[in-house]
Amino acid sequence: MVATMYTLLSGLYKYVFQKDEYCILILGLDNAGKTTFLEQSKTRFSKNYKGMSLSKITTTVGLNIGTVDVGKARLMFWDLGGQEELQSLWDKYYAECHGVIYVIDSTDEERLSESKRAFDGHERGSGWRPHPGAGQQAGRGDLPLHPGHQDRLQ
Ligand SMILES: Nc1nc2c(ncn2[C@@H]2O[C@H](COP(=O)(O)OP(=O)(O)OP(=O)(O)O)[C@@H](O)[C@H]2O)c(=O)[nH]1
Ligand SMILES: [Mg+2]
Repeated sequence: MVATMYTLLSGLYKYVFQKDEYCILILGLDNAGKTTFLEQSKTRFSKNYKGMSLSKITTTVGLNIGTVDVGKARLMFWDLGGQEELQSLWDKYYAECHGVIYVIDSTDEERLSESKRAFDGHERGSGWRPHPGAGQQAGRGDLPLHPGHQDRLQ
């Protein structure tokens, strides 16, 4: 009887308080805006988070982890460095994640094809297939898009 009560109560506790955890990988070239996107998401969704000044963000060497609670879900963002020599690490994290956000600098016409190559290379290396948890984030939405750019972002 006591054991049954315990099981019921701990089940209820978990149902009410425990969150479903999801790991989301943030990928994209260096300077695309991944860490800025993560900081802005944390500021927007975490009531008590006093965002760091965006101008203080420097290039990521390794990994930034940020946690954001949205409703009953806890999203753990893994923001990886985008420099070429760090891109080989992307695939190692891929197997562990539930979703991927690929960030593109929508104003950097010159690096758009480089970004696509990095994305395609990752796609080949990891057996990655776009699925409902995959999203692309066109960064710098605050700046005007290069003319004729929209099609190439598809
Ligand atoms: N205007 C504008 N600037 C941005 C935006 N996102 C990022 N930046 C600027 O772009 C630069 C690079 O941003 P990061 O967030 O460090 O880029 P990253 O993708 O994390 O780069 P790595 O860590 O090197 O892979 C910074 O100077 C940011 O302030 C945006 O949406 N609008
Ligand atoms: Mg970064």
